[in-house]
Amino acid sequence: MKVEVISLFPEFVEQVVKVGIPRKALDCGALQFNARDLRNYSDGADRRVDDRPYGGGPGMVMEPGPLSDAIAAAKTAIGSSAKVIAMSPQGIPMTQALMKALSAEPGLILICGRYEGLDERVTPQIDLEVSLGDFVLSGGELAAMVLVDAVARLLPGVLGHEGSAEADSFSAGLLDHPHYTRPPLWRDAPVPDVLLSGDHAKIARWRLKQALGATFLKRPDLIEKLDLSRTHAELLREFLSEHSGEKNQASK
Ligand code: 9D3
Repeated sequence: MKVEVISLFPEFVEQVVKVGIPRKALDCGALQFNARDLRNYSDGADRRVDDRPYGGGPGMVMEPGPLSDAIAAAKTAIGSSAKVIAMSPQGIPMTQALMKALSAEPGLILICGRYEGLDERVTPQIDLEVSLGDFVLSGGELAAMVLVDAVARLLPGVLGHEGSAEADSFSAGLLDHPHYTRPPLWRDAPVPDVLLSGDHAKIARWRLKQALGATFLKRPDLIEKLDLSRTHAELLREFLSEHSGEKNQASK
């Protein structure tokens, strides 16, 4: 996949592909990445790309000219079929389903806003608006970096078998189960016996039960969306009878 990010802070956005899985995606050729400096498309010698809002009010608006030229240049670089995505507080919230859909695209052009927002007249050039969630950021860069991180790890060949477990419909839509490593006894806290038993069917059942329980306690909204199978509902009941008195996060 080819990704272009258009930003006033390209050296900041580049950090996302310097470490971890996004870097590995670059190194193995699954990801091609470029951060494009919007200031290079300013019409003036002053390199300004913003101006005062018509109608008055606080803040500045991103001019349509430089943005439009930067999008055109990005399309020339990675192909005109690339999807143009504006990072925006008005966008649809990011979800794993969206990341999965975007990871199947041949190219993405991510636009990072600063100031109050983009001139409305560039919207015909935008395919999708995406948000990180209902809170206020100072610009779109961190949202674009989050998107690149989440998409890079879904690209074919980037993750080994550690990634395929996620596709497992068995645990889809649930929070993770608890994890333990050595030592088997640490500050009076033992590792649950079942994990040392070597009985892999029993371990899988325990992990699913813990995942269902954790999801019920910490994210009841996710459980409501799920429509649990009989086995899953039974495992959750079992978890709750073993953990009576524990409160969910919301009622703490
Ligand atoms: C006063 C109205 N504000 C809108 C909520 C103005 C405003 C705040 C923050 C306009 C732009 C911004 C900058 N934010 C982003 O560019 C942004 C963002 C965000 O603020 N929250 C969640 N996701 C995103 S993606 C891009």
